[in-house]
Amino acid sequence: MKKWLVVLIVLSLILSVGFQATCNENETVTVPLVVVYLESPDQIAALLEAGLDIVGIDLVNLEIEVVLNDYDREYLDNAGLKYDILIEDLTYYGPETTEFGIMSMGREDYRQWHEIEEELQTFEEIYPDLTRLHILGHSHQGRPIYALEISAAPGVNDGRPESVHMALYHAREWPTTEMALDLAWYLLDNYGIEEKVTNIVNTIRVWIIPVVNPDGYVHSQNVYQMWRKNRRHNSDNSWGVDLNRNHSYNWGGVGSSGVTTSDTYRGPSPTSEPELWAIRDLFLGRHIITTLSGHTHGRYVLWSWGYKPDLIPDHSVHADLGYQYQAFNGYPMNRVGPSNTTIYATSGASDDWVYGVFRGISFTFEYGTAFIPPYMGTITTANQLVTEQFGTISGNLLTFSVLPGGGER
Ligand code: 0X9
Ligand code: ZN
Repeated sequence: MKKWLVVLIVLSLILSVGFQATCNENETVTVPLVVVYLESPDQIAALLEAGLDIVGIDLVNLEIEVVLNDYDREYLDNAGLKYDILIEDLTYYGPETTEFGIMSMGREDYRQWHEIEEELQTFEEIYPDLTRLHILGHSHQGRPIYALEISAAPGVNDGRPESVHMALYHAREWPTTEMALDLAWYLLDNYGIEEKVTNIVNTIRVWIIPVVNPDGYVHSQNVYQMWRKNRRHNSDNSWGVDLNRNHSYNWGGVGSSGVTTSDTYRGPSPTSEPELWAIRDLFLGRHIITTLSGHTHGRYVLWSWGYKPDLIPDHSVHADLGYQYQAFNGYPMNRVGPSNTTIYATSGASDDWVYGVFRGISFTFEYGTAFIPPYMGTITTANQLVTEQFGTISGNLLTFSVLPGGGER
């Protein structure tokens, strides 16, 4: 081979590798939030069916807010629907100095996946008598679905009431993991110090699942920040199932999409996703009475039903707790209630499954006013997390209060 040809090939190889690396590292996909103008309320059902990435619905003004991914842009343009940009770019660009000097556990930025794994290992080292770290299953790409058990009697199945705190069903909802892990530290660090916490840990078995969707989290942190679903490689070569549409209870109904590229794609069958096998197996083997699933955003307190507008038989228990949480966090009064009528219809969400199958008290909290707000830390000494974007630890403790030993309401 001619020398110049070899040089050319080597050079082009170096350039292409360099180019790929630069592309991946510097990839910033800007995704806007838009307001879509509707003409009649009937259009909402069609848009939910189409699986648009809807964030909120304003029935009075007939407007919906949509995260404008490629799929949504194409759909709206084809349907001839008019929209305006509300936020040009939903990307989070790193930590900012906030008025809250003390960062969460001394942190200044969101936890990376490897940091979460490392941190989870430390719980048993620091609190061997109060914790067990479990691996409930694995994601599509083989990452563990961790559950941290917190109890004065860890590692046994003795029938005491149990409560589960789940986070990060949706890849881009980073604050939910912060809340879950800070809640774990809060319970442990204050055991034997604060009476309420001591009672909770003594009488209730708490399960903290900080990342239900680890593949999505890694993808959101490294490749495409506004990613929502998991990382199933769909049969048509598209990616992802919305884990909050894949639970089996009334799977496949309104508010979930059969279109694989949609952000609310429900998956090929009920509980098709390994991430949810992990959750299911925990619930099947245990005595779980209350559940909290953390999401961002909107400052909503939601419970069942999602799949139909009817009230659940245990509406009042949920409303009682829900309004206390709303008041505690200063959320708007009209953002508390059954999902279907308070935010929008959803089928296959975690709360409907927990309530429908197990009759567990089950909440979906939508923290804050952005998917990934500027990082704000905790003021742990005052038992207060920053309320505006991350919710509050004290507020989340309320979900234990319906259980014996769970504290004053
Ligand atoms: O669409 C969702 O899954 C939740 N909103 S988010 O922006 N975090 O994706 C809302 C779910 C509401 N429905 C139920 N809780 N059932
Ligand atoms: Zn969510």
